[in-house]
Amino acid sequence: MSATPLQIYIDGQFYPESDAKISVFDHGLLYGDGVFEGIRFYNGRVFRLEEHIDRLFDSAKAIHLSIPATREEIIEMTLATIRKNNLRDGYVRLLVTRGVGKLGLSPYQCEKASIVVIASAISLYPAEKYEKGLILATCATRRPNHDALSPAVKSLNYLSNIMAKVEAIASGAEEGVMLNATGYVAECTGDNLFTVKKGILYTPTVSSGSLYGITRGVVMELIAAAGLELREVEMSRYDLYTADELFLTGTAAEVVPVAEYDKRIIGSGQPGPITRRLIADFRNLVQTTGTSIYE
Ligand code: PXG
Repeated sequence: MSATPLQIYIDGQFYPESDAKISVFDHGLLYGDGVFEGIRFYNGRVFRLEEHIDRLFDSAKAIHLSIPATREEIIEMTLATIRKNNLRDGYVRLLVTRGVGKLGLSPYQCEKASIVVIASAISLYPAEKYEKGLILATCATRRPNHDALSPAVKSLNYLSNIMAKVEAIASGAEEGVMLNATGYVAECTGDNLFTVKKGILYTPTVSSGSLYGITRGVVMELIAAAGLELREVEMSRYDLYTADELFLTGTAAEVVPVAEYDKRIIGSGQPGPITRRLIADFRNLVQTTGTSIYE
């Protein structure tokens, strides 16, 4: 808890964090039945807000969840929550749960979905990680296959990602690489990934089992703007081991270099020139674009 209690938005009202509560009969808790977004704001502007809201609605549609608000209303709730907490830089966790229902799986028992918005400061990877790079390890826990829950849905059920994170930490790594059922690389537990090989960038296709990462999309734009070539392909661990550069993208991590993967040193072991360039371009973009919070 922070020194000044945060004000949390729940279904039309603000509550101090100690009173911000959801029913034990909410299917978000009982079944992980709901969707969420993690959004950043920088320098008084929310980065790619509309893209996050679009993805939230897409996730909700995929799980047959009706969000009881329009896109514009959700945008206003998000901005109002940041304003209420007087923040200029930080992180928004926006969630829509299936709502209060009966014990029993059927979502049709839940009358109305609940909307929660939390805005807070964010704890980041230490600055030295952006200089030295992260250590990654492959996890045994696979990304769910498309014939189970679509891995593109940003749902409230993150257990496979959490199990993978536990494995990564247990093996002394900081992030874990998750494979899909066929053994190709999908993504990390909370980030997408890219490699550079002989000056060309590569990233796994979304159908390999990743999220449509918003930061992934932004980095694709930065790659195009820099006049570089990007290929979306199926990628194996071999492709990562032998890359000249490897980096991760995500709302929390931003663009972060990788120094080591499964005990293989990546490239020179130092962040490479293309990774450095994309980190700089990304930092410039987040500071200078986005939806104004206070004007
Ligand atoms: N893959 C997964 C599985 C994720 O959860 C990403 C990729 C990157 O997507 P974006 O749209 O952020 O570029 C994510 C995002 C958290 C947290 O609190 C997690 C994410 C984002 C922000 C915060 O752990 N995951």
